[in-house]
Amino acid sequence: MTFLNIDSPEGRQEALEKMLLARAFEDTVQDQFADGEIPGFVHLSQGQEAVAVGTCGALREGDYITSTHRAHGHSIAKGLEPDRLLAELYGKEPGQCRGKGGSMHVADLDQGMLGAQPIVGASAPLAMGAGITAQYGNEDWISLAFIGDGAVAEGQVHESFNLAATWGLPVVFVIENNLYSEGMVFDEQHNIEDLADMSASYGVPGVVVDGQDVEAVHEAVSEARQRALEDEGPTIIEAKTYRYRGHFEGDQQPYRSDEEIEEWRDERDPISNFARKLIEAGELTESGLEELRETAEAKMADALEFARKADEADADEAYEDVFVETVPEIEQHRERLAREQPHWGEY
Ligand SMILES: Cc1ncc(C[n+]2csc(CCOP(=O)(O)OP(=O)(O)O)c2C)c(N)n1
Ligand SMILES: [Mg+2]
Repeated sequence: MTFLNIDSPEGRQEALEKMLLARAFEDTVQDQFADGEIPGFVHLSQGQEAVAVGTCGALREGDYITSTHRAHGHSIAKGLEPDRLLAELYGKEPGQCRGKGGSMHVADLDQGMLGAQPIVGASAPLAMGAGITAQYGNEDWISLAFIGDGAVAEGQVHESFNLAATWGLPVVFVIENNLYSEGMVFDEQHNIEDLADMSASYGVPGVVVDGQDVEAVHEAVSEARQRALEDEGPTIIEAKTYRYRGHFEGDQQPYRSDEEIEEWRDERDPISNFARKLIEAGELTESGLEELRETAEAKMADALEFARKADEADADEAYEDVFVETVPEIEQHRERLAREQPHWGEY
């Protein structure tokens, strides 16, 4: 369950707790990757927590998300547990995907997380396809794609916008504009200021939101979700945000200055600013905040112990869970098409 009633003090506190956990998770990954404990490649999203938590906190049980290569915050916000998520990054058997996926392939169908996507832009058609399922089955859930600003330059993202708009699918697209696509600066890649303006090409609403403000993101996604459920089709939301770490761990970042990073950290941090707001509103105390930080850190200490102690994924089982034989619904659909549209098989 990921829904957060952000209009209540409890919901706001939960939002803060989730953001702190997402931050603590990635700080841990950063440290353990630097120590050589985590194999492969990791992309961190410290600084972007309000987008993840505001978005997933506006979704209800049964809703699906699709994610990108920068998926840890989205996963935590959607309800995945940090211990199994971290074990997945360690390539361990009790990991989220039995240690076979790693950071960029995490999925958890029980939590409505359809998967991180290392192919830039692939989160869009996957969510669009889920939207077809929802519409076809007259379901009462929606799907939501997280998309990077760089991904918006990919053809498949536009095909997804177009089809979702034309067919009125119950999909929400959240563009996380963190100003960079690998080492490419936003205005070297796009000729417009607001990517949400692209929505005009598809005849759907485009919304720009401050991605450092968890309440603003929650509100924008809640409205878009409602539209989607009321058969009004997709919304394209652009959340303006910033990543503190490099594109990947180890990135030397010649494309931006330390001062720029510090400025965002000091002035626009989504966690510090939200905590300060809650303190000023009398909903939280300084010591209460410290306790929440300690709780998040303690959860991560447990998760780290779990991941370290867990068994390695078994190489002999590498090909298990990779392909499905068939999905009954697809077989039924094929049979129905063959009956109702006999010419189908000719193509
Ligand atoms: C189709 C495809 N092209 C290129 C890459 C290499 N690549 C990985 S991440 C990335 C940048 C993505 O930028 P953005 O969408 O803004 O996401 P961010 O990294 O900022 O979260 C690129 C070009 C890829 N993985 N897939
Ligand atoms: Mg980006």
